[in-house]
Amino acid sequence: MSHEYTFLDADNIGEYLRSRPETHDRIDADRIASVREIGDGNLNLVFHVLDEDGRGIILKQSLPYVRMTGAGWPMTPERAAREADSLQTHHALTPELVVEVILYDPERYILALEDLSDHAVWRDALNRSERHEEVARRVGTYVAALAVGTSILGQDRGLISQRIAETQNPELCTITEDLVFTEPVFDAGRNEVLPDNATDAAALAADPAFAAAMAEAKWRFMTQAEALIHGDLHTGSIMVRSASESADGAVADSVKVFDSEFAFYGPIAFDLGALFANYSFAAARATALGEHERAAWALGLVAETWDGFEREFVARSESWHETRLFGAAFAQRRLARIRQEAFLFAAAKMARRIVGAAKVRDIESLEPALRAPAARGVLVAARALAAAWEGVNDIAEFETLVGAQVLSS
Ligand code: SR1
Ligand code: MG
Repeated sequence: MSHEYTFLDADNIGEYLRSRPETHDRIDADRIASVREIGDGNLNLVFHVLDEDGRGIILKQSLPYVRMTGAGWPMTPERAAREADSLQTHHALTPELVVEVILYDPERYILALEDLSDHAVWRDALNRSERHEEVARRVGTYVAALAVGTSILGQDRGLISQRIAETQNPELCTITEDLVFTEPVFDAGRNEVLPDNATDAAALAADPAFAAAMAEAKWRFMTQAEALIHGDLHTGSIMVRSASESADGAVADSVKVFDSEFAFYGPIAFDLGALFANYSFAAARATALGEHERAAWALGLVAETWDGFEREFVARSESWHETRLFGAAFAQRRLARIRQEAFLFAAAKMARRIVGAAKVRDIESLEPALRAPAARGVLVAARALAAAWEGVNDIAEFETLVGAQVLSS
């Protein structure tokens, strides 16, 4: 496969938009007022383009390598196709919660997306100590919509087989398998921690219970083709907008999930575990900053997401495609299993963001004197959770176990 294609830049974006009629009712390509590169993720180029009437569009282009490290880590740009497909599939199921795709260009691996510049990335908002209420619940609703709508519960057998084939995403899955499950145990030379966290990171890697849990998690990730999951559902993959200026305690009037290039048919609990882990980062950060009430609020988002997920899963189960055998009791058993697996995946996600190559600003942007204890709280919680996940029976027990580490200063 050739990777010779022209990268977008401020000088060629006008010409590109002029050549794409799908964008012409969104932006006037002859009157471009500004082009800003806003990508802050690990992988892609992202531009916010505005015309002279103030109408905007987002252009996102996959590079043939990992942006975080440069050309030394090649990565298929076909991930843009996976993102376009999954965003469109998810948008059809729950349009109010997923960014709209305006076009996908398979020759240059470009997505044009609706302009969400009046929204904030939820991680950034959390890091500014803002509280946007009801986001966590609605994200739980989103996960349930995918869990039912793209699974055997929402589609017939033939279509599921076809979709599993069409949505294979081996390169991106390999990144997850390496960075999330393997490397916290076996460093491939990419791990790094503060000197004050080195003892805890070494103890984690040497703990047979942690290694056994990561093996279990990786196996489930690689074998359980349950639904077309997002695959990287952290708080940086969610945009929020609240009507109130301060946004302190304001109910979000818009929540949009984006950035699903890691999508594939995988375990539903993986998306939930990612969210639970990210709430623990927000809680650890708030604790480090002495914002104890906010820390408890952040960890409480776990219960809110689960509640949103459970309600929507049950509501959608009323119209399950296969109703003869898959009844209410089956739905309850599925929920119990998904919840427990979410705890396992949360442990993996917590550990990887502290010891691994791709870290989170919630912790990294703290000054070192605060960062080390915050990182330690997450790391020790991850290890305790990995040892106990099969015996953690409900969300309250999860919050108690993780809170014992991330809520104590
Ligand atoms: C090389 S990509 C590193 C990480 O960034 C993404 O957000 C995924 O979480 C991936 O593991
Ligand atoms: Mg991303």
